[in-house]
Amino acid sequence: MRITTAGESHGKCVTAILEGLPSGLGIDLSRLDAELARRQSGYGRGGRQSIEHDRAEILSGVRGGVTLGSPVTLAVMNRDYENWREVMSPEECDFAARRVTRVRPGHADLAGMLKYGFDDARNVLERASARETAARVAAGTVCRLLLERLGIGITGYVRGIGQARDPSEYSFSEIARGRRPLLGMMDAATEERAVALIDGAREKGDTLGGVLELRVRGLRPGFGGYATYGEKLDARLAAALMSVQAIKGVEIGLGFAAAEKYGSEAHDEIFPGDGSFVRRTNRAGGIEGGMSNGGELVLRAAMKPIPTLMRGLRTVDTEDGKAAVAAAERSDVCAVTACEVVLEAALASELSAVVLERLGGDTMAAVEERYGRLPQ
Ligand code: EPS
Repeated sequence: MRITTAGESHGKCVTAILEGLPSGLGIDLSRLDAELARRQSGYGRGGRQSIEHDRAEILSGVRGGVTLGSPVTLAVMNRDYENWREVMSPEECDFAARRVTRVRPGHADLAGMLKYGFDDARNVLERASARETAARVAAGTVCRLLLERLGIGITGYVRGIGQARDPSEYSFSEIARGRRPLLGMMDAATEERAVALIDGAREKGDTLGGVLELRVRGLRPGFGGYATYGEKLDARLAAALMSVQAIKGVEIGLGFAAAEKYGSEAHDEIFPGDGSFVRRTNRAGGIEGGMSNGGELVLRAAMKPIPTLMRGLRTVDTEDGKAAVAAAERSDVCAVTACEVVLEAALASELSAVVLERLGGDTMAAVEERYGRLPQ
């Protein structure tokens, strides 16, 4: 299965095409819309989210709510396009309007201009924008529906925003039940500190990043592979998370903390169970030797603060080569909550690809039957 997205932030829409989905998967659009709404949520979002009310539209590959096995096209329309038609129209448009040359440090602006030979960062930022993640959330939610049919569930929460960090550990069910709606955090006191930090950052025209944790429950052993590096599950999932805008770090299980431990503290000893194998710890985060080991997957990602700062960082105007203050029209102060939703979707997408590669299957019934025969 392959997924690609397309679309500009202020163009007509963002879209996703999913190729290689089996037939017979029921698509509940309300689930897609619920995830899209969650992506728009979170304290600290910018003005754009009050313009958009994201809804997924299915353009192909589904009949009567069920996949046909043909490519599924999803679209999320950009309401803001109406305000940008003259600047963004694929037909005639005004290239002189809304030019961006005071490139933002940390954004794709400058490297993208150099790469494609542009004299206007608008051509870069429209695609590099995290608006693209609306399409990824729609596609990832379709994949989540597929995984759910196999009994595989995904959840996650915001562990920290700036210096406000939650050191506690939570179970999958605690996260799924207890995530707080304002910021997607688990702990009220940490949330309160995070809100104060976001308010402070907004006042200063600054932005904040954070740390998110993701969990996968119900994935049977043996997905991924140890034989060649390209099939390693940890490598593939890390790449999927890293492919999301603003992600600068990914760790699995103990992650960086494992480097400070002795081997006796870093691994999960195996005990005999009732006809099975039991681990009392999950320091590996559910992946050993590049394969799922049947335990819960535990992944963490670090999101950098968004590079559009209202106060503007020092930069250079590409028009005249002189020192300048970076461009800013509007910005999210903090989008970590939205990012958590996007990462769940990215994880669902990559895991679905991994599962379908191993199990094949033209129909959902075949995929389910094959999954059901795997050791637990
Ligand atoms: C976003 C839409 C964008 C930004 C943000 C994410 O809308 P606009 O550019 O119209 O304000 O709010 O994108 C960025 C942070 C970025 O750097 O491009 C969205 O829908 O998620």
